[in-house]
Amino acid sequence: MTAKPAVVALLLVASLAAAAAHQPRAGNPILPGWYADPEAHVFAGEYWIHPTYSARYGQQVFMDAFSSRDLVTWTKHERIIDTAAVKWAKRAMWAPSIVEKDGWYYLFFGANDIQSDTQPGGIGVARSRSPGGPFVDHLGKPLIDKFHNGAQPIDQMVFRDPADGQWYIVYGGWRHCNIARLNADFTAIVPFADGSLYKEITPTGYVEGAFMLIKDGKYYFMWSEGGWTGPNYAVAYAIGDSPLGPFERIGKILQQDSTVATGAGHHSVLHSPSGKWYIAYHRRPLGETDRDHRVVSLDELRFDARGRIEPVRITREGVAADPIAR
Ligand code: FUB
Repeated sequence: MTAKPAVVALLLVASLAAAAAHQPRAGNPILPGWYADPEAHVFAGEYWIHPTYSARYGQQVFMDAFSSRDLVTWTKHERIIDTAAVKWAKRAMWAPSIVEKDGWYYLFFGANDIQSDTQPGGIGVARSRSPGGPFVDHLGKPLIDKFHNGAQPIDQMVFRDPADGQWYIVYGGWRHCNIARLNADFTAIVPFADGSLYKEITPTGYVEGAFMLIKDGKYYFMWSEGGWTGPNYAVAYAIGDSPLGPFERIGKILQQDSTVATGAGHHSVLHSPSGKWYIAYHRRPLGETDRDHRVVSLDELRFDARGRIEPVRITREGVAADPIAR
């Protein structure tokens, strides 16, 4: 006697669920220690996360990085960049953004938390032959060292527009966000066709933590809202037809969950070779109130049929193993 198709289907679903339950999961937080502002990538067949070392500003004088083949087991790469090797950077090294170009890895970072144009610091760029460093200062001075359109020069993210190959930097603290064009060797900001260097693209609610995802010809601009030291930090987004917007806020995609963690924000988006989408972000463990006690977590990011981002479910169990084939 043969089993009925409905029974076969049920058995199949049950065995798939059982297999999924036994799959190794990464668990959250995904990295050990206090870290924030993670940027996640796939470089040369490995997952990489570059975060801010989360401590008092005077102790933020280096950055570590982490690599993995499967999102479950991570290897720490210590002090991939250090203020000792960047003569103008003294403290508050923040929010790494890293891109690969022509065999070099370029790491953009904020340093010194400048409060006015008279203070030294801003957004710098360093480069290395490996995402694990060591990174060497590329310019000997900051790339952006002044406030433009009210934007503090921090929290940069660098991306290439596939439409025309142009490299852009989006950045900004103090509730203002700018976009600028980079030259081919990342040594300077170059003007737009109208001669301007910095265009403000600040959407409603923007505070800091700019991030651009380009998917299916659309520009998903995302940012952090609320205060990073408190529980209400969050990520919201807009969708535009060009890197310059206009960007109209659609809504929040990431925020605290009173049963899991608080202060979820300053994120990046990872597209794995398997086709899955993930969001890397930091959050504060329940009961923690120290502003620097932030941990890096990874959860799934989903899009609906219209291409809108679904609200993220932040989890303790984290994502399932997603090995990169060798
Ligand atoms: O980690 C330092 C600062 O905290 C970042 O630059 C902000 O965006 C916030 O996450």
